[in-house]
Amino acid sequence: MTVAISATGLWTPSDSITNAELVASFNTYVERFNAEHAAEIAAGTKMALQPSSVEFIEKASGIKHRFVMDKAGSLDVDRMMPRIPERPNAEISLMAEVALNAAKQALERAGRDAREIGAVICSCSSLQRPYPALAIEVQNASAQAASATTNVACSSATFAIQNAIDIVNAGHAQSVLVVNRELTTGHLNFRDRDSDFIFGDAAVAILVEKADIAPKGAWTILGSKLKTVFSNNIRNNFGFLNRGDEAHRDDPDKLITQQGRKVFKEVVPLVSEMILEQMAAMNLKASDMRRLWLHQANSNMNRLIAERVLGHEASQDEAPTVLDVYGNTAGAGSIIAFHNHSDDLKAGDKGLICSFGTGYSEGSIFVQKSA
Ligand code: CO8
Repeated sequence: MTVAISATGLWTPSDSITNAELVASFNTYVERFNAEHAAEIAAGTKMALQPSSVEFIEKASGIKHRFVMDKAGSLDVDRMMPRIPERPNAEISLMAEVALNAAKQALERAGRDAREIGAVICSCSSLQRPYPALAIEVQNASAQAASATTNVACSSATFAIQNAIDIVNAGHAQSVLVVNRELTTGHLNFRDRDSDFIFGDAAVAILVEKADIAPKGAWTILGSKLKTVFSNNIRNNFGFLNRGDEAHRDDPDKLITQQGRKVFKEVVPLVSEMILEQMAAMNLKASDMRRLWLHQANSNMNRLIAERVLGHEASQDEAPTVLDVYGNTAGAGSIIAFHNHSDDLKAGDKGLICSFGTGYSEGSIFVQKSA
C-alpha cells in the first residue's frame, strides 16, 4: 500500500533566548561561583569555572537563538532552570497542550477533521510523567482513536513515522497522527557551558495517511530505514528509580550530558553510510535527491553528512539548516526543516527526512512530492 505524509504542523513557545543573553547569564553565574569559592580555587581543591562565549557557540554549532518555555527562570542566575508550575490533574498537561497546538495545525493544513484520525502516536525524548500515557491524553482531547507513546530521543519523530506507516500498511487505520513535542529545556543544565546552548523547545505533528486519501501535494513515502547502535555518549539518568538513591538523586547526570566531540566523530560516518546504503537499495542516485532535511544538532555535522551523501558541498537549498533559529529541538529538528522548507518543491521532487542522535538512533524517510 502507498503511504504519504499529508501535512505537518509546528509550534514554538513565545519566549526565546539569543546566544548573547544565554552567555551573559552563564558568565554571571561563573563570576559568582568563582568569587564564592576563591579560597578553594586558590588552594587547588576546586576547579574555577570557565566562561562561555557567543563566538564559540556559533562556530562550534551554528546555533544563534532558541525558543524556550520559560526565559526568565532559565536565565535567572539564582535558578537557571525553567519555571513550569504544576497543573491540577483535572487540567490538560503542558505536554499534551503543546502537542495539540502542533497537531491542530497539521490537521488544518491537510483539511482533516480530528474525528477522521484512526490512531495517535506521541513520541518525544522526555515524558512529563510515566502515566497515564501522554498519547491517550492527546487522543482524549482530539481524535477518537487508539494511541501509543514512544521515545527514541532525537529519532522519536522518524521512528514514530515508521510506526504510522506500519499501522496504515497493516490496514488498522487510514490516518495516523504523529506528535513529537520536545520540551528539552526541562532537562537541560543551564550551569554547563558545554551543553546549555544546544537545545530549544518545540512541538511538531506529522499526518501519515493512505496515499489515495491524502490531499494534493502530499509527500509519498518511497522507503524508510531505522537503525540503532548502543552508545553512552549522550545520556540522561533521570528516572523513577532515582528516589531510591538520595545521595545521587540531584547529580548533574540527571540532566542531559554528552561527549559532543565523540558523538560528532562517530555519528557522521554512521549516518552518511546508512543513507548511502539505503539509497543504493532503493536505486536512488545523489542527483535524484532534491533536498535533505537532516536532524538539527550541529551545522558542521550536517555539512559533512550532506557532502558525503550528495558528493559535493550542499547549499542551504539542498540541505536547509534551521539550527540558527531553533537550536537542537531533539526529535523535532528534521521535521522543522521539512515543515519550513518543503512548500517550494515541485511534483516529482524527491527528498530525505533523516534523524540521528541519542541511542545512537537513526531514521531515514525517503519522500516524493505528489501532484
Ligand atoms: N564557550 C567557550 N568554550 C567552550 C564552550 C562554550 N560554551 N563549551 C565548550 N567549550 C570549550 C571546551 O571546554 C573545550 O575546551 P578545551 O579544548 O580546553 O578542552 C573547547 O571549547 C572545545 O570543546 P569541544 O571539543 O567540546 O567543542 P566541539 O567543537 O566539539 O563543539 C559541540 C561542541 C557543539 C557539542 C559539538 O561537539 C557537537 O555538536 N557535537 C555533536 C553533538 C550531537 O550531535 N549531539 C546529539 C544531540 S542529542 C539530540 O539531538 C537529542 C538528545 C535528546 C534531547 C535532550 C534534551 C535536553
